Amino acid sequence: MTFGLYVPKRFSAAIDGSGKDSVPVLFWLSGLTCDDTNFAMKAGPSAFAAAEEAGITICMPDTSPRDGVPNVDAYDLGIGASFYVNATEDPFRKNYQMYTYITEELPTLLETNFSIGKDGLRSIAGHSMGGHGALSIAMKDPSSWVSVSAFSPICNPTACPWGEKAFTTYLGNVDAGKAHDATVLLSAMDDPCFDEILIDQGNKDEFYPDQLLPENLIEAAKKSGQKITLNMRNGFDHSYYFIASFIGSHVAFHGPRLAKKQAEVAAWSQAITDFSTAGKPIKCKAKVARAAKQPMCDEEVTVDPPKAGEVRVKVIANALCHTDIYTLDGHDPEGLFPCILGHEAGCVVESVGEGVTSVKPGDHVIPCYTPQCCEASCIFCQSPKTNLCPKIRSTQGAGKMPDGTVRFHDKDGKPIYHFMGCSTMAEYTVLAEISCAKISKDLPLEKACLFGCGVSTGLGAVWNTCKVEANSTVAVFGLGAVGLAVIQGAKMAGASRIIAVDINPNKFKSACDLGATDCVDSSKLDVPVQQHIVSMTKWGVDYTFDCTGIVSVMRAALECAHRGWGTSCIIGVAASGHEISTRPFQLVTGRTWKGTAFGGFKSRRDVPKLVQRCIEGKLPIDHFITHRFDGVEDTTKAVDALHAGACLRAVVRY
Ligand code: NAD
Ligand code: AHE
Ligand code: ZN
Repeated sequence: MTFGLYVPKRFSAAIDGSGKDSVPVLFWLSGLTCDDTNFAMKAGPSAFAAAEEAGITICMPDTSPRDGVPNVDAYDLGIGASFYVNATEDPFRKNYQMYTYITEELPTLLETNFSIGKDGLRSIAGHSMGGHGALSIAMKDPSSWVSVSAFSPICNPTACPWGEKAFTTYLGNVDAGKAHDATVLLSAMDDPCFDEILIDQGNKDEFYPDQLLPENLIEAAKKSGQKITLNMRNGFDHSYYFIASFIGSHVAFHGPRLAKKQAEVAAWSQAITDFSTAGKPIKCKAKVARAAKQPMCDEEVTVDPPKAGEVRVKVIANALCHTDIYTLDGHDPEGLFPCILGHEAGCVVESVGEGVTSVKPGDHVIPCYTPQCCEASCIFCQSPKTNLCPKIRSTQGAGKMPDGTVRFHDKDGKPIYHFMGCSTMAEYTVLAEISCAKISKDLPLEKACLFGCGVSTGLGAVWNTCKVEANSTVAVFGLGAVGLAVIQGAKMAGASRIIAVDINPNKFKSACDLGATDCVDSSKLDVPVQQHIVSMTKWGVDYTFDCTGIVSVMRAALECAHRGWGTSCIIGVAASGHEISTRPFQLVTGRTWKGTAFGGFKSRRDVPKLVQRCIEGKLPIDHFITHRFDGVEDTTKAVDALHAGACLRAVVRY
């Protein structure tokens, strides 16, 4: 695939890939019959002048693959007409993966080679089919795009001839196109996803209204209150002359929004420069869970200084794990309220208590809910068999610091419980020194935070708890971040067959990208899933993993483990009162049932190594971050994203 890239003079030095500065970019998606050159040739002069002014780069991808694709004798299908979707139907399925190209491949390429678009500094715009692409791509994942605008966009493709033809051909039917239809996506939203959407439409456009239908989008916006500025331009048609006439105002629309984001990113810098807070209580923002099954509250809390053996940290990024929801929903027998949840974070040390030697102010640390005291007298830390250091487990389970008191108080001075020894849904938190894994500063904390729980747990369950050998067969139940990390770990361990099981088929693409060989939608089976997997494999698989927390799934996972030697590993956390059961015969006939906490990793020893492997490019994790939000108050959006089912990890930066 070829693409055009316009880089304003001021950035010519910055795009050397050194990665220090992030350069903002506007993706321009062209329309039917165009390629990666039309826009530059016909609207480039005014667009690029505006880009120099606004200080943004412009990326102009092609409109479809050109090689190895079926030649269709139609201007609105095939070459130059990809509709920016991932085709599921032959003969297009193999090459027409434009959605992934625009949302993953091209952004990664620009970030890694030119530091363009890093830190989410990306906006998107387009014309006609490209307008449809820009609107639908932005609405499918608003947290990955700063702003969106369009020229004569195809706003409701499932209701116009162009869209009907394309979706039928690429996706098998028009209905499947609803997932890529801006009007349909917008009509399902309760809240606006952007401060404003800008659209220009010529009233002399021969495709208006029948193919473009902007009024349908305006109508759909009423429900969520999404602001859309639709400029009807008198006398203008569907041409590049139209685009060239107004592209300046679109670049000027995106420029300030990207600049605002850039300022947020700069302000968010990972460094603490001011250590004058040491020894004093800090007032900061936090999400307080006041009661089970209740939305968390935005509150100002006081975080006391660290006592002996404790460390106070500034939380830079926190990712949401299913276990936070599990406790918030009242399923955790150890759940205590009011408390501050959160346990998968990247932090910077602000100050340390008496006697702390392993970390110092300014260090980057990952909070670990499975601490590691490393004391000679600790039979758990001294044993290679486990990572379950019990040193502070009882006070941790009681929502307290090791001395039995708390460091959080609300505005009325009332105590707030800690959670899992972490409580990272606050801008500052206090940890036991033995719960701090000191890591390299070379991995941005908004990525490193993932090693605080889900990803490490999945990888460790394969590498440490089960020690999966090469050529093993594996089945993974539940394809959230934990399940996908199991698949990634099994693939890296050389597993020959990896069966991915979920009730949400949208998870299958990521599973296959990471190495799954078979996908099973257990909600569509007419036999028990364990029976189905045994029928696929004759005697079952060597290793199975439950990553759902559902006891019936844990049973199914055990019962399709291989006769004679299969091992089933429980990772999921079950709700209080839920117990597992199976016929003892299942174990008598050679199966083993086991479980893992944090993947068996000894936290302070192993987390830094995982981070180092990631820095060296040997352990990619970017694919786990599906959502990004800014500000502790936006943790609510992360919870909504996880509930919506399309989220692996939502990272919230404070
Ligand atoms: P998640 O919610 O992102 O993923 C769960 C997945 O399970 C989803 O894809 C969902 O569609 C799928 N699922 C639901 N019901 C299913 C069923 N009946 N059959 C198959 N799939 C089904 O959660 P996550 O963050 O990946 O965490 C997974 C589990 O692991 C949770 O229970 C979490 O509490 C637990 N966890 C345990 C540890 C540990 O140390 N043991 C660490 C992290 C998470
Ligand atoms: N509080 C629950 C136990 C929850 C649980 O099993 N937690 C896991 C980590 S989940 C991370 O997302 C764990 O590490 N357990 C070991 C431990 O010591 O808690 C209950 O059932 O009481
Ligand atoms: Zn977790």
